[in-house]
Amino acid sequence: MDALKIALIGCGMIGREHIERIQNRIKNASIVAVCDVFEAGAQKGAEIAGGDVKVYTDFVAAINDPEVNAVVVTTPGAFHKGPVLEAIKAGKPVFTEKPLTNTAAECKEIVDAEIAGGKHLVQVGFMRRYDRGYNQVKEMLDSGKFGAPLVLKCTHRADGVAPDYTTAMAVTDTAIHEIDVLPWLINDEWDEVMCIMPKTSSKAHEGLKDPQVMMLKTKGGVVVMLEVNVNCGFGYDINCEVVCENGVVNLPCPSFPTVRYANNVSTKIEDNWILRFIDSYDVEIQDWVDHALAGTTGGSSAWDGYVASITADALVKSQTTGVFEKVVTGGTPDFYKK
Ligand code: ISE
Repeated sequence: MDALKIALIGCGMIGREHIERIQNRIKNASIVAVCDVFEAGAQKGAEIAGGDVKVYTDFVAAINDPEVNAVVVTTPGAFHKGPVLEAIKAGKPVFTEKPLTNTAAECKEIVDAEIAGGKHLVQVGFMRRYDRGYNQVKEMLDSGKFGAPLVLKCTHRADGVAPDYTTAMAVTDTAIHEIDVLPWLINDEWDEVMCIMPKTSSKAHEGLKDPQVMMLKTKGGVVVMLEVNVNCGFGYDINCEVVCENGVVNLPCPSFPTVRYANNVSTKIEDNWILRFIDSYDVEIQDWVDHALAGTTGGSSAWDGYVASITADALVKSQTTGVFEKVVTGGTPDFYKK
């Protein structure tokens, strides 16, 4: 195989982003089929893709199209399992957006199917592992110069959320990024996690608890404090301060000019996550293509996706119990050991 011929399943917002990205910026890959349960959605996807892309409303047919040799899944998380399992069954490499699925039980089915097939086919779209800033921080920490990381202070703030965003989604949709990227950043594993509910913002819609404060402890004893605050109203604001034995390393902010004007010094904050991580998505998808062509996977594996979901389940449980909940993975299977 010298180029990926991709069926993209799910033509919503992130699906359309990836169609545009793959057709215009990614080497050795093109979209040959698009699929969405809503035909109008699939047609829109085909329009963005251009050319004579095939249009499907049934993901089984799209994935098994003989011209297709790879799959991208961009449906909502609750609908990832079906197409990912179908791609594994067809023996085709599959990139699925995060989370791998919404529950650990469903992730386990995917992990079991991939192990049974004996081939690494699944990559999960945790794009922060490809972000320049996180990689710069990781390189500094890995150099050993700053000593061991001890405490991480993180914020995950968003301008606002849709009315169907739930209290659990603060974990499963939002904090899931920190859940995946932070153990990778500091070479550690989660041990126990807890969620505390501060006073709810008057800007949160009916029934939503926001902000939330999450405390996550690693097996190595590092403590992470994470503020998830999705109605902050001032932009998309991701911060990560790593307090080490000999120094403190901060994740760089997106670079905008600092402006002096009208008795103020100010710097813009990014509007949303698509813009904040746009470069990371490009690097991530190209890396998936390169790995798939070489018969391997990069980034987060199905196992990483499973572990993230186990951790998320524990945090969601803690949203009601209010105490630390253990993260029990049962240990990495040999198949996923690097
Ligand atoms: C999205 O995937 C993100 O990347 C954002 O960081 C997060 O705030 C949002 O909830 C997710 O859907």
